[in-house]
Amino acid sequence: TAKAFIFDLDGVLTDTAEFHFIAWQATAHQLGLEFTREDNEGLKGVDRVGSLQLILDKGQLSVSEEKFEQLLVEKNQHYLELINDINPDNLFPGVLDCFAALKEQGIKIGLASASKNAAFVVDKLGIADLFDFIGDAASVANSKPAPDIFLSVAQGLGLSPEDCIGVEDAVAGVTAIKSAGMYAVGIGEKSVLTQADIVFPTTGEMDVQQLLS
Ligand code: G16
Ligand code: MG
Repeated sequence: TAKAFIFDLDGVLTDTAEFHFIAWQATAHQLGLEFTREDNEGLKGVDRVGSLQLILDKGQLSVSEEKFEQLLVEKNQHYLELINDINPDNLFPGVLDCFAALKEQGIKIGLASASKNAAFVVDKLGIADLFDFIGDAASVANSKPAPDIFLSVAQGLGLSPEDCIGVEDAVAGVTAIKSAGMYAVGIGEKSVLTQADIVFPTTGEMDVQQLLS
């Protein structure tokens, strides 16, 4: 049976996607581009540089390297302002119960987020101390769908990938988990997360006992 659960952050433990949406929309509008909620769906799990590139590609726009960097910095400043007020109420329902159930059974808990702001966010959510290891998106070479972040967290936990269960809401994230050689739990729709070994509609509905048996 598994020795650790490794969680994605946005879309699994909390909904930071809404704040990314507001900030990326402001960036797009500044460039004279449209940016819809549907466009935002395509950025879930994609890292910061990749997200801006997708927005520019869709608008068939290219900017200088300096401008690209400046847009990234501005977007992040805006995002940080937006998430400044998040608190434990922003945790998805059932997350604390799930963590408690895992701890009770001696299962380790890791975080594998693509966000460079992940440590700040889990601190705001009041759950930082519950993790045995928090991955650092800035220190891995390749972002999701590459397995790097999940492998680095397994290593940080002192476990081999086969002993870990990954939990993800994004297609790129599920691919990352499977490429890492882990069992993949999808959060969302079965028809979308086709590579997942099992899918639950929400994190709160995830059946920990079933997954551990
Ligand atoms: C999250 C979001 C992505 C976001 C990425 C990078 O990933 O899903 O939309 O682009 O983080 O965020 P930042 O700009 O804060 O570094 P995850 O892996 O937590 O779902
Ligand atoms: Mg996610």
